[in-house]
Amino acid sequence: MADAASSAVIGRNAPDPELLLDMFGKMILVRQMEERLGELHKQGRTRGPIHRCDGQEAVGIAGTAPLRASDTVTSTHRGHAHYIGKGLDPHRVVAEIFGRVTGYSRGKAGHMLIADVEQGMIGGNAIVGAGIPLALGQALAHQLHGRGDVAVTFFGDGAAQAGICHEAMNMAGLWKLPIVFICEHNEYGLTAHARYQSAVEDLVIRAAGYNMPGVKIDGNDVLQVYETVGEAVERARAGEGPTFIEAKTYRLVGFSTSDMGGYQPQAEIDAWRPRDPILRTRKLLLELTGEERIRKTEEEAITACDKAFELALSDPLPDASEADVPEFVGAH
Ligand SMILES: Cc1ncc(C[n+]2csc(CCOP(=O)(O)OP(=O)(O)O)c2C)c(N)n1
Repeated sequence: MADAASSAVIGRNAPDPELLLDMFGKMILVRQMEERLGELHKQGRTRGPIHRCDGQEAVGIAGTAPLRASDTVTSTHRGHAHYIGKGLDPHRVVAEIFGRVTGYSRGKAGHMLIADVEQGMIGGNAIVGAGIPLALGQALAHQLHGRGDVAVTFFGDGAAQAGICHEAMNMAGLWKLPIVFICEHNEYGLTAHARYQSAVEDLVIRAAGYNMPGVKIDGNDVLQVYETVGEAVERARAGEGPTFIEAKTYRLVGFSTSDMGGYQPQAEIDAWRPRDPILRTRKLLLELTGEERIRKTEEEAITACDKAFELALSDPLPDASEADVPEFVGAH
């Protein structure tokens, strides 16, 4: 349990050690899942390349932790941490990736398009930036329903350069919509560094132009992500409108498992490696809960991952007769 020293570390809106352990376990689960997907892609067993989020797990996991199921999330092509954070079942996520009937869309969507309406996961998206206006529409619906639900949209620094991002932020500011814009600034859009894509280094300054608060955070600090998103969600629930959060982070691996690499300088990768959010959360937990609880959480996450793959890979593929039957994502 938290002692006096740890409550100094943990501030308002911050998770208690149990929640921190939970987020730690989920980050490990995502890392494990993606490592295995990477291996299976090498063996030609996945349907296309996999976009891994190694090093970015804190944004997805802690950025969804303050949400309830009725809050909605739109994701990107790099969405595994958002799916797991939003409460999706790892078995059904893996099953979807391998095209099994037990997947969230009976195996017809694949890893970039996973959705589950019941958990408020509106979906990943292969079209860069396209999740942003979807979340805007959700936010308008939430405002009209008046139940205090909030829309959250995750997008990359590349997507932040798309016109639709600016249009959505303007409308959100204008109508004070309950939406949180979370930019995962991982420094690259495909192989191009952000300096070739943006006139400004810190995208957060744009928030002022849309009359919303903008907060720049260390996206590899699980507590900072949790607290900042928690506060933005509270603002949105209270009818105070949108927030733009720029989470500075870094992807430690290539754009996808098909990436030939070579464009991320080794010195840059080496500088970010010690800032890996899993290592940092582990260090923090060591003070709060001790090694034994950490080990148990790590083992549980690995077992959950083993189980997800074991079940998913022995699940059946859809029957050929279903080939031309449309499946609405997350509709069952
Ligand atoms: C509209 C559109 N344009 C281009 C692409 C090709 N594309 C896929 S991902 C990507 C880069 C995205 O960068 P960012 O938004 O920073 O996300 P990250 O991959 O860094 O997570 C591009 C250009 C696409 N899928 N959709």
